[in-house]
Amino acid sequence: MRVLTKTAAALLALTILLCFSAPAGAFTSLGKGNSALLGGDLTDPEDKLAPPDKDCAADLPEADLIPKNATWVKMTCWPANGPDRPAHQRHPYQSWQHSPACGIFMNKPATMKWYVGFKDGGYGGPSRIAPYFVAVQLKDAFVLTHFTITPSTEMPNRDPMEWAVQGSNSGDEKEWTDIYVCNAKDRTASPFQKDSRCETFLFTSFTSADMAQAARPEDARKIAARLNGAKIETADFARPAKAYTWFRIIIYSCFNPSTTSVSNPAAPPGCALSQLELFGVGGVKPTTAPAAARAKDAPPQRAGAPLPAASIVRDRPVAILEPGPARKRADKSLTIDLSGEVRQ
Ligand SMILES: [Ca+2]
Repeated sequence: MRVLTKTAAALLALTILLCFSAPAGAFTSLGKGNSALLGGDLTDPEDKLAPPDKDCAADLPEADLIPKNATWVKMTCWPANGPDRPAHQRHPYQSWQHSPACGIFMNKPATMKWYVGFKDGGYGGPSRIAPYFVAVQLKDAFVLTHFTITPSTEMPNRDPMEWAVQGSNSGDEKEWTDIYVCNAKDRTASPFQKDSRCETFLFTSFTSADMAQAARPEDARKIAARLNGAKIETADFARPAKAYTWFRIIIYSCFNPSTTSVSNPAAPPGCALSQLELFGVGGVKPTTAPAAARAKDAPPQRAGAPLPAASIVRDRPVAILEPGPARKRADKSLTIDLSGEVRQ
């Protein structure tokens, strides 16, 4: 009896140890470097994306800097510096550091990334009020089945800490739905460890047991080959009930805290991400008009009439508050009164 109790206690201790030492999620490492990517994802189904001919560091319009062979409809990002600001990152294809937002789709995590310096054009870093994001609109609607994400090759403190992958059918700021959320407050709950430089992590809505039913056959074959006999035991997120045409990665914080001060000019605080691969199965394209069109069709508001609640909540106050830095915006209390007037 005593032996049994001891055995039970040992098993319990082992179980507790395993619970606390296991990674926070069931995500799977696919290895490091460009070859670790799965390829053939929704933003570049044939892996044909190539950099534009013109220099992406120049302050040129989107049409001049969009990657060659891009198949998406539209890409948006934040930060995106307005015309009154220096061209640190004017739009998703431009970056004074040759690290534009679209870099996360270019299939080369070992040499390309999205980088935003918190001080130079980054409005002091991401926050819940003014998160960073890269959003892409696809021609068709997809139910996201899995994705991969790859941190950058250097400076681990620039890794996203709190982030999410979201879907939308309008791209409107108020119409995004969480698909996967990482609410890490430190490294223990994050896939990104200090030594996981350029390491690609796979997040799935399926296990190996139901992969063949959930994922496209070509994707399932690729994953099975890469797992080399290993099994996905747990799904990382619930497969969305809806198909979306828009997807984005949104970043609320990085491991280096948001700030505008730079103590080491050789390594200024910032946000960096090397790659995101999105995979899904075709779904029904919704026929609902985007929010902007719906708003246009709505009856005009009477002067002094209360704004609908949805207009007041967390919109990215880009147009209202430029050129004031986002940091200031977060520190000040911003109110929109019922006549629609903005006061700081
Ligand atoms: Ca890709």
